[in-house]
Amino acid sequence: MKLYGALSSPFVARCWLAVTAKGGSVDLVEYPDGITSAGYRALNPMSKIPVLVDGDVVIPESAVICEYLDAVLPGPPLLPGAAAARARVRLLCRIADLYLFPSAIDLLVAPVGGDAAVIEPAMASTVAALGHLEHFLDDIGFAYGTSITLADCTLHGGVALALMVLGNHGMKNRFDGRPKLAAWWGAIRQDPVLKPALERIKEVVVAYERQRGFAAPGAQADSR
Ligand SMILES: N[C@@H](CCC(=O)N[C@@H](CS)C(=O)NCC(=O)O)C(=O)O
Repeated sequence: MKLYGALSSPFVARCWLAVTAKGGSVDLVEYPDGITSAGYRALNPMSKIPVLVDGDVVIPESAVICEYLDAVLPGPPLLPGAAAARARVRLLCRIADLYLFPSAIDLLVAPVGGDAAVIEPAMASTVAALGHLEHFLDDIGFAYGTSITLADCTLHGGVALALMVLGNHGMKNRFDGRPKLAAWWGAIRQDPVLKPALERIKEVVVAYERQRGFAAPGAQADSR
């Protein structure tokens, strides 16, 4: 299986974490001609990373890729079997996809000290999305239940991005009033299964931030 993309993308990292949690492997590569090329567009007309290619099967969109990986790879299930539990995991992923990622990405592309009419609503939406996660997170180390699920794989990149961009735009105490989120963030980064992959992701993200000229690469998303 080939996963096109780079770990600097939280959407690619999400898939990489799912593969790691399954104990599987994929070939993670950048598309040789770039994601705007005709060849890549034939795989994914949305022209975004990641794309998974498994023989004749071509799948864009990280949420869909993760569910496919969970279904085809051996290893522990990343979606619970019981309907209510499954719904909760999918809900956490959906909050990240619909609310957290879009507003955090708005903040990522907004220059620090730039247009308040753009930054203030994006800050408010990102903070609100963290609040939604706080409401639905479990408080026992994983996002839901007693083992890694797709929610942990999804939320890691979303929360890391949110912490970083909120910090860049001057927000301190990003965990105030969010004890479950703080506990999850502390615990998931120490998970023995995910830790080596998270360290690799961090190296790539820090290199990316350095290249983009961030003042303290890696520091914002790490700090509590
Ligand atoms: N909803 C998509 C989002 C993917 C996405 O936005 N990827 C970014 C990288 S983080 C991308 O490919 N951006 C290139 C572009 O927009 O031109 C998913 O979950 O896979």
